[in-house]
Amino acid sequence: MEHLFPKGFVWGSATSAYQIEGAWNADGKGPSIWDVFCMIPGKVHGGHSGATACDHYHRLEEDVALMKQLGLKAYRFSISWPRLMPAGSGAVNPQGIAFYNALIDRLLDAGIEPWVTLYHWDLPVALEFGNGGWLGEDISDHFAAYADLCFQYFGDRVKHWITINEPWVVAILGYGLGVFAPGRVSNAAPYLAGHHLLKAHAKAVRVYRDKYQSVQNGRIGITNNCDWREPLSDTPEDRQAAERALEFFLAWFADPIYKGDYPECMRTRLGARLPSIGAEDRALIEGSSDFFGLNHYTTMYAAASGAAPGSVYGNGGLSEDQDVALSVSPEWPLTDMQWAVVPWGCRKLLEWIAQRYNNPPIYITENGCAYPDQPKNGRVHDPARVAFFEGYLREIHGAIQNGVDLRGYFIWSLMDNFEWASGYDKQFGITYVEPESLRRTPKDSALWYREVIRNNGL
Ligand code: PNW
Repeated sequence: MEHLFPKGFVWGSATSAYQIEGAWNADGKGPSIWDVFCMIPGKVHGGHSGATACDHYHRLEEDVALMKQLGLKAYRFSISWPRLMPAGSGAVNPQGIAFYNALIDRLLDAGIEPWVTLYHWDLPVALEFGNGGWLGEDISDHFAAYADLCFQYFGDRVKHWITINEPWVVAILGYGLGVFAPGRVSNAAPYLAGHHLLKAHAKAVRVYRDKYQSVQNGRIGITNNCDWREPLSDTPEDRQAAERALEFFLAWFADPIYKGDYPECMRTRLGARLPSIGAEDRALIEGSSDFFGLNHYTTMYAAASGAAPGSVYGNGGLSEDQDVALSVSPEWPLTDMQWAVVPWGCRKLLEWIAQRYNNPPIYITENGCAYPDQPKNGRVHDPARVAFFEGYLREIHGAIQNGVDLRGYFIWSLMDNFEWASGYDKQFGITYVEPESLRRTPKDSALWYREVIRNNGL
């Protein structure tokens, strides 16, 4: 059966600055919280870091040529805030401006549309230590000033902006569980960080709309991540648990933007730990997205807490806040991240978003899978990855048939890169074929994606 996607549907692939650029202290770049986090023993698998990563900073010409060769039409990347503003505010680094100017120009020369994320987790260290990072009162103003700079320098050529990538990850993994930078552990900080992330997003959007949009004619939004939560059983308790889980995951950030306030169940359950959205914040945040950016990877069952015997996963360690027990079916295949492959969950999530938020234009800004691929005879046989994409694309096509306004899809990731706390051992990107003669340590194996493309004539 043929699956035709709508005319103008955007097909792309995505990366982020810290995961691919390397050159962590080159040409005037300031340090980010990830540069520092990686130096703390025990935080990142194998002691890896993004100090070199895919060395994209030094290889942008070569990389864009490879993208063109692949036939890529849209490329989502992020700008490193500390490369542009080494101390997070004030002085601007001209070499940072030059790098992104060159990248954008080469992409456009190659007929590839740039989609730019302003914040993919690499906060300038100066703002973390001097101002409390995302817990600081003034962080949203600093972010808006940085965004203003990006619109000013790059907005003549960039027509799609994503303010913040996955505020849930920043808040929960960075400020709740402490497994991502800046590594703080708290059951209240995530909700304050989340509040400031929303305000930062909204202030950047306001700057864009007030000063640039009418001239530059671009679109701006935020990207949230969410898994699907399927009720473990048909009981009202489990159905409510699944709904609650989705509200704590996605509606936390999407409700304020599309409805003007946090979900009721979060307000009731969190009490004073959840900041309130007053009239001023509401005016700022409500309506602050031209499109709905979604990163989606997996699905879990949700049950009323305690109702799922053997359920092993809490949600961010803050599961007591939502009182949901999560589990997976033993029948679902797992990727190397131990994330279950459940294509229909993606369709259900898209339909849930369409229904709750009045059918907004949606872009899937990330979807993909990690597998420990092994090259054999110069080629990679990766039927599991092929099956993953077949399954997910079939289901998102189904969602479109069912009326969801999905307008684009970006594969995570263009290249095998630094997978945060998991280091380099999880391979989301194009697998490399490592010629014996060029064998290197696992740490810089990400460089080999280039050889793969060449060796395999892709
Ligand atoms: C996303 N979780 O991260 C990011 O946007 C990418 O930078 C990353 O490489 C990719 O997904 C794969 O991990 C996530 O724990 C990290 O639910 C963690 C979670 C979700 C997304």
